Amino acid sequence: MIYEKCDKNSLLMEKFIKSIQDRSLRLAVLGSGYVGLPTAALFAEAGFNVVAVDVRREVVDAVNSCVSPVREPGLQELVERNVLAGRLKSSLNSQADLHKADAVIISVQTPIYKSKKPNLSFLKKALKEVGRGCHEGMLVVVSSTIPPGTMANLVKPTLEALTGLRVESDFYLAYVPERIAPGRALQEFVGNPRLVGGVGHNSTRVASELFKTVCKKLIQTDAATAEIAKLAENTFRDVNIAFANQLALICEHYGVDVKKVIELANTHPRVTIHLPGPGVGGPCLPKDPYLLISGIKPSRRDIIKTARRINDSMSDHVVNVVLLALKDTGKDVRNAKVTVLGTAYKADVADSRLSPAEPIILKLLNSGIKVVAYDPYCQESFGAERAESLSEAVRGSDCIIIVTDHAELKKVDLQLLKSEVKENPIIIDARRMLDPNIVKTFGFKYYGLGYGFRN
Ligand code: SAJ
Repeated sequence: MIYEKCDKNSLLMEKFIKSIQDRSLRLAVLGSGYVGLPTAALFAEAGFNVVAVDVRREVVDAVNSCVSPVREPGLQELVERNVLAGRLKSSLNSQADLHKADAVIISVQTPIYKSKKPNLSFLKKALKEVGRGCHEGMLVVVSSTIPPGTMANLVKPTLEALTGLRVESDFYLAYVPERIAPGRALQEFVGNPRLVGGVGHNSTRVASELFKTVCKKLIQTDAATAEIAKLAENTFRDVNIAFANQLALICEHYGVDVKKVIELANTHPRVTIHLPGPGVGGPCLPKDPYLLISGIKPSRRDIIKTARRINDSMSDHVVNVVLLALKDTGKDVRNAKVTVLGTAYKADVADSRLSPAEPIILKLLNSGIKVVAYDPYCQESFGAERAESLSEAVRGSDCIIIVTDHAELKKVDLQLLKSEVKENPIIIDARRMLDPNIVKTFGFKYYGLGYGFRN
């Protein structure tokens, strides 16, 4: 009897692996956002029949008419090619498509509530849908970022209860976290090592077979370890940036240039300090540290939460510098016009999710200042007036703040800027993009984050 069961299990697994190798496996990707759509398109490119499921009609319609609703280098071409080839289609929450699939990758958002606690409602909804379509021999992969223990305490029991099937013997379940950064999503999906954490050996093996058709390097582990490793990566980055930000404030106090300090410290072979800035934005770093600590009893000795608070407070610091700079140059705050350059959350992307520009603009508006925002890639202006060009943005401005380190802003024509701004203009360089000495020769008063005002 036991032998019979083993035989059945290994036959099921061999059949599944064969369907990956001969590309007959049908894949469904749940969620067509910044990660889900590149995932669906890359598996289609690898030769699979892929259905990208999403609840947003405009997203489904766009994909089916060969248009990528996500702006990401190379993605438009990939979507178009695979839709035209009949390997990729999009479907509106289709239960039938999930039923027909042999493997499902769940790639839905896992945000946090205002209380900073994880909001797993999108994942729970996805699990219900997948559970209804889950059948014997199916592979279910979660690629959304999740709090520690979610696979064991939520995903596995939910799917087993809904299906009456047992993970490992009847179907396979793995956590394969995404590690791609917007702006480099396609190349990082293929090139970055991918963690494959099955809830058991069979699941790890089956998920590895699938992902190795697209990803160059896989690292096998278990689901619980992969969950924490994923969160540790982004939390490490957030804590490191918080350190750089505190260092910037220390340097301002001593009138020393933090850029030089970091450059020198990083010549030590075991030191890599990140860059200070006006805050940490984007869909991941501001939230993942909270996912990591969400199941732990709150403690006052918490480096992770402290780092989050430091990074969140940088927007206050930038606004305080604006107010100080306006006062220093004898400008009246109520009549001042301030230009915010960059509303994207980081360099060279058209993505303004949780951008530090938002709290900076809101606080300036609350102080009664007229704010104009310009971003070469993003339409978002967070309530400020939006300018269509750089020269329009700085026209009649008293103070220019560089919030996003877009390459385009690094090459800014200071002569042109000077010809458009008001008298006694100010530049606040929150990304340390410009050379202070050159900026000053054009007649601007320069304030740099971590540069010090006495320089
Ligand atoms: N930032 C700094 N200083 C730095 C680096 C970044 O202030 O030295 C700021 C950026 O300007 C931005 C924020 O941090 O506002 C986040 O930027 P990021 O470069 O960390 O990139 P993300 O959020 O686009 O992507 C991160 C990546 N994680 C790591 O590099 C460890 C990516 O690989 C993950 O896949 C992604 O999170 C994710 O989806 O989890």
